Amino acid sequence: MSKQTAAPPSAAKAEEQSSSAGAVEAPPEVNSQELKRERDRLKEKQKTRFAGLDRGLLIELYRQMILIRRFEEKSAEVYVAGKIGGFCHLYIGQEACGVGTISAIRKDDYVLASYREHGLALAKGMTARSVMAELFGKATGCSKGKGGSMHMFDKSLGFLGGHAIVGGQIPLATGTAFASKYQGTDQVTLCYFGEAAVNQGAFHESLNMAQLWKLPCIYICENNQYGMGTSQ
Ligand SMILES: Cc1ncc(C[n+]2csc(CCOP(=O)(O)OP(=O)(O)O)c2C)c(N)n1
Repeated sequence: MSKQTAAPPSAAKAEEQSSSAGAVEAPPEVNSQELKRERDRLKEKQKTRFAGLDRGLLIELYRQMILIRRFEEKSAEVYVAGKIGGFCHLYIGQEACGVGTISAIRKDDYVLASYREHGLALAKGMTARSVMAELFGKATGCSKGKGGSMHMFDKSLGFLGGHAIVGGQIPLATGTAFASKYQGTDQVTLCYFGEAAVNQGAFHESLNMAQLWKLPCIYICENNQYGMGTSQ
């Protein structure tokens, strides 16, 4: 049987297509009245959504998000000043995701994360002092200063890393969830990763096993839109 092959895309073809589309269109005019109405409508919607939530809880979640933002801004500042060795991946822009999800679990539940985990460690209850000391490589850091930015860890808080290998935490989180199910505890595991981790085979194997065995693991893909990663 003959095999049909599509012609590969070419620059000439793209050029032809774009010229046939005619001149570039002017951007649509902004209707400020319309925008204001839309903003007011969304604000009202938000108010109704928040109406059922406890004000104290909302303030606490906001406090945690601000703590993470300020912590990361300071981390960036001292990193640029050369006071932090190795890598330093910031959680800026992802605060709501970490704080919101972790606020829904218990203290004895587990969290496993990629190397972009400072904010998640703080949300799980680690003190800013122990996370910052870890960044500085001090013995008072949560991993005794031996792990640095990518290896925050605190067993007592159920924060099981901080993993430098892209996707490395995913099978570990699946295993933690398996252990909880096997031991009959009702703990849940939250597993955070960036979208590049979905290219790892272990991601597919883990999700497959988790679904087949109905493991108590929630896989959370976070999109780091700001490219907030720095390395020396
Ligand atoms: C197995 C493996 N391959 C490559 C790398 C190098 N590496 C470090 S960060 C990164 C990009 C990861 O992107 P993503 O998972 O989307 O997370 P983001 O940094 O965007 O939060 C890569 C490829 C690595 N750490 N591990």
